[in-house]
Amino acid sequence: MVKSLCCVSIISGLILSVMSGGVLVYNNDAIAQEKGVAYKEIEVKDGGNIVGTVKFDGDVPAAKMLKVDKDEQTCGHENKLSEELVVNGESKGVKNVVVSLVDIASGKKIETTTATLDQKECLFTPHVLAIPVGSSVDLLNSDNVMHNLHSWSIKNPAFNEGVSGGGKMTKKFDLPEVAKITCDVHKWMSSFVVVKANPYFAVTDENGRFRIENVPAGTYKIEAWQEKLGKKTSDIAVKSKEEAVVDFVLTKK
Ligand SMILES: [Cu+2]
Repeated sequence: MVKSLCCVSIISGLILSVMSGGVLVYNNDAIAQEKGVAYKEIEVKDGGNIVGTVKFDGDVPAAKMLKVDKDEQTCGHENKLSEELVVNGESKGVKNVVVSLVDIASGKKIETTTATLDQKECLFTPHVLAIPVGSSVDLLNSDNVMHNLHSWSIKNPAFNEGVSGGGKMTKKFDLPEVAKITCDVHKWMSSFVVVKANPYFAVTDENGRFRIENVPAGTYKIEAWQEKLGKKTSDIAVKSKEEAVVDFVLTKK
């Protein structure tokens, strides 16, 4: 009985979808947005720039240490500094925050790229890598020990493969998401590949600074994401040929 009810509901759902053009269009839009193709590329003339900083509010936390307990001849005999939250003691700038426009429907061309994520001295470099949809990542092993590449992707195809010393594999990311990448051989190793649906994003430097260029004039939502501090959103008005400033302050959750 339960089974037949379930089938009836699936079939009626299908009929409804076919009957209702609106439902189908909505579905297509949802798929398009998920694939990052809802973004329309246009020629941007006289766009503006967005600049700013991401700062930490509160006492600068002591950097966490990562316990190195394997392959010490390559990975080193000392524990390593964690990059999960890097705050500059003087400027209070937060490094490796991904700042991006989240609701921009059209703008400059998405320049797809082949970025590099290296495993070197048993750490991922860079710790946070941001790329636009359709880009690839060369995942390298610059060490002389076996590493593993474990992607915790939900939208892009997940992978979990060993990579021997000096080895490389290339993976493409077609859907926007934040994908954590770990090495299961060395439990302390982790990084993030952040895949964005449009080209308007940047990763903050060691002083928490960022710059996003050639944005069409308009009002947008801008978001800052940090792996331990979470997300913060702000509104930003961009004027033609001008520089709009937005500063984020993140606090410990
Ligand atoms: Cu490893």
